[in-house]
Amino acid sequence: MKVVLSGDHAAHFPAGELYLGELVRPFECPERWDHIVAALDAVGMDDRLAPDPVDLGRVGAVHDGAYVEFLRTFWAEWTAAGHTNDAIPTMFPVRGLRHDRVPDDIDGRLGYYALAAETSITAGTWQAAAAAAAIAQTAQRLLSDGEETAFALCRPPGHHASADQFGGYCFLNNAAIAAQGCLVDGADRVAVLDVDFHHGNGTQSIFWERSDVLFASLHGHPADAFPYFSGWGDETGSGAGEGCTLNLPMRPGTGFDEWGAALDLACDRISAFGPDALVVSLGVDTFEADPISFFRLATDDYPSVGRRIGRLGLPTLYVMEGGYAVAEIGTNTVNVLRGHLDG
Ligand code: SP5
Ligand code: ZN
Repeated sequence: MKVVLSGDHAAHFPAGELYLGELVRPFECPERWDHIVAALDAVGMDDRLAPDPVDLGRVGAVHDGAYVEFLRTFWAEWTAAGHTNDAIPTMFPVRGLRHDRVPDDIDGRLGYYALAAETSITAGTWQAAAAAAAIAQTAQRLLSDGEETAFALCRPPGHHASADQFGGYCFLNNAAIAAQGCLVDGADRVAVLDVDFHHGNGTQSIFWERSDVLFASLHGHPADAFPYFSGWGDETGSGAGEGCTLNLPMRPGTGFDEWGAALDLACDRISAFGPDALVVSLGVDTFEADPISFFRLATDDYPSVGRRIGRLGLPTLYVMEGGYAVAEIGTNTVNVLRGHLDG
């Protein structure tokens, strides 16, 4: 399996994450990437390549142009306004307020384009986010050119980012960019399987009305877990996309028996959809020792996850999402990939 990766990820590491009333060291930290690379090394997965430059035209197929421009120019505008600290959004267009006017003030625009306050923006955020999107695009082209599998080692992750909102540690939706790329490069239908602990609200919203993309997600129930305001089982898509979204929320303490049965259900639905390619939003924050999540998967469960996905027999692109038990993130991630390859 080819692995696409870039050292540019390290440019994104804000000073703090707003967490339970204080600023803490961000859970989404650069060492996550180091541990994944070390685990790939340990099993000899050394077929690696750097991404081609990001294709912003294709990013624009899933993201709002003004939003991408906001991300690209944010740090220059923020510092030009005299700010030296990382940026944290604090005011949002919530219920009862207007969504149809974008503020001029950079702090106002920060809130307009945010979905949560835990995701800070720092000097290198755009460099890293653009590189992650480029990684997804390069890995997608490998798949479209005939590779059976590829691993896009993206950081920052992407599945919470909608067409015009960042948050949940995500800025550009790497998996959605890849899925859309598959369609542009010849696929008739693509499935996105999101196994990150959190609901992929961004990916869901991007493809909500689309009949050519099936979005299936296993995640912590929104009654209990971030992002709280999407991911219920009755969200099934709308318009042409009615029935092309499948949400399987699960409650605190869910272990591999129940989670694996949900994975079987999602895989059955993917088979029935008949896609030409599969994009997996691969988060391993389902792990029992994850510091911000509440499922109970064990390291030894992850090979079966990859085996089950591999049995679909589809060209498959794994896109890295979350996972915050840093010491185990590499082994857990590579266990999925190896499970897929070993069948
Ligand atoms: C890509 C990804 O995994 N993003 C996750 C973003 C989660 N950010 C908010 C975390 C808030 C956790 N709250 C835990 C409360 C414990 N009682
Ligand atoms: Zn997650």
